[in-house]
Amino acid sequence: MAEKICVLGLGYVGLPTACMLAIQGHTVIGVDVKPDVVQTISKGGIHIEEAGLKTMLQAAINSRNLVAQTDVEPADAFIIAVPTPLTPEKTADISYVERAARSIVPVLASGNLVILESTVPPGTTTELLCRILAESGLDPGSDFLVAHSPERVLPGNIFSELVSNDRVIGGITAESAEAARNLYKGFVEGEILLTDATTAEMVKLVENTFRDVNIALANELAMIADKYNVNIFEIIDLANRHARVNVHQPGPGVGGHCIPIDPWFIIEKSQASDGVIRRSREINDSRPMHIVTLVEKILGTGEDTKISVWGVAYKGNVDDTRESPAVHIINELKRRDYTVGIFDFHTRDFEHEIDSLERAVDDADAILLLADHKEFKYLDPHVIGQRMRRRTVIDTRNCLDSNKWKEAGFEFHLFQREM
Ligand code: SAJ
Repeated sequence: MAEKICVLGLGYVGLPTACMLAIQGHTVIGVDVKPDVVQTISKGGIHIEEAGLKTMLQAAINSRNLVAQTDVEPADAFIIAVPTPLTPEKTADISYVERAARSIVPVLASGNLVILESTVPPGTTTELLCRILAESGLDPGSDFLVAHSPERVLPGNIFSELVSNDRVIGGITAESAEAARNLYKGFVEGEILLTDATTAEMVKLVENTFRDVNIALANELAMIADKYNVNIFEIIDLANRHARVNVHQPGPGVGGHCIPIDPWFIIEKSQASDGVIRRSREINDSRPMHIVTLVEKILGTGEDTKISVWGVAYKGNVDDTRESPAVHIINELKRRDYTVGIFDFHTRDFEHEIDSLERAVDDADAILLLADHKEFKYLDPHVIGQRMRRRTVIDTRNCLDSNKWKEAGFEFHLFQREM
């Protein structure tokens, strides 16, 4: 049955979800506090890069089922998909969730469903969200329904994952979970798994914590492999041939808005200061400095040395630079007096100027590859080499074909190891 749904927060998760619901035939009010975002979306434009998003948005707007605005209005259901950043004290900043919840209070009506999709520390739905919504005078769980349904989509692949991923829904009551299932089942082809709200919150955090701890293992193994002068990527590839082994990839650090953040949410209220989750965070956070040390070892100190940084997004094939290790690496390289040219195939919006590829490599002493955008693989090392002063590549992602670059006269490093 078509319903009226207010989606609060039109970012990487809220906007694709709003489009999906509109295309399904629901009347969707997309709400964002930023007037410029609302304006762009209303004209069918997008403010973030995501495969297929523009087409989906235009389809949603053409269906006349989606409007974007800055104010919340009465609806049957509300979906909160706002950011939950990390504070400097490494705790969850839930002020956006609070603000979104408060904006629902004046329009909340009996029988409504409120779904929180934002990633939050365990207990947030039943404690904070319900407490704020109860300011309406209505009783959560009996007068209206509340559920947590964590988003689990992979940036760069959001539309296919919105549909195909299994979805965990935690209700504050069984009826709340059921109501949320009815809403999502219009487009979710994966299995919908019902549980309670706090379990659902923790499931989401566990998924990303697993990944962070596994990447920390890969990063620690990379340091060990460097000591033995063996190729860690080959080692992991061979180890992963074992049916029950799945070691992740080492890299320049862990970025994005989830993996470096969620482990902090899960340990926020626990006392374990020496636990594996915290230690993994520390290992992954130390990677950018490790890469800078490596650069210095390979190229010598900063003065008169130009480094061409390739890829500033937090991972390959996206434009997103949130928590990107490239930010720390570039800042530190500049602090150490290196000249830094920056090029990225996807990112336009960055705190340092992004050069053209030519400008970024002109007279450079080395290429430092930080994000494995697929386009890098197709560049011709001969053409690039001609513009450079010294032919060195430091590939932190195992992205480039070392033989091709070596044939073009490049000294090629996978982390410290010279190939
Ligand atoms: N990274 C490595 N080595 C790896 C894998 C990743 O260094 O083996 C780095 C990446 O380069 C990147 C960071 O980790 O800097 C995170 O990238 P990612 O692709 O692992 O994760 P996200 O943040 O793009 O998306 C994750 C996904 N979670 C899981 O795969 C468990 C996604 O499904 C979640 O929806 C998303 O977090 C989220 O919103 O929580």
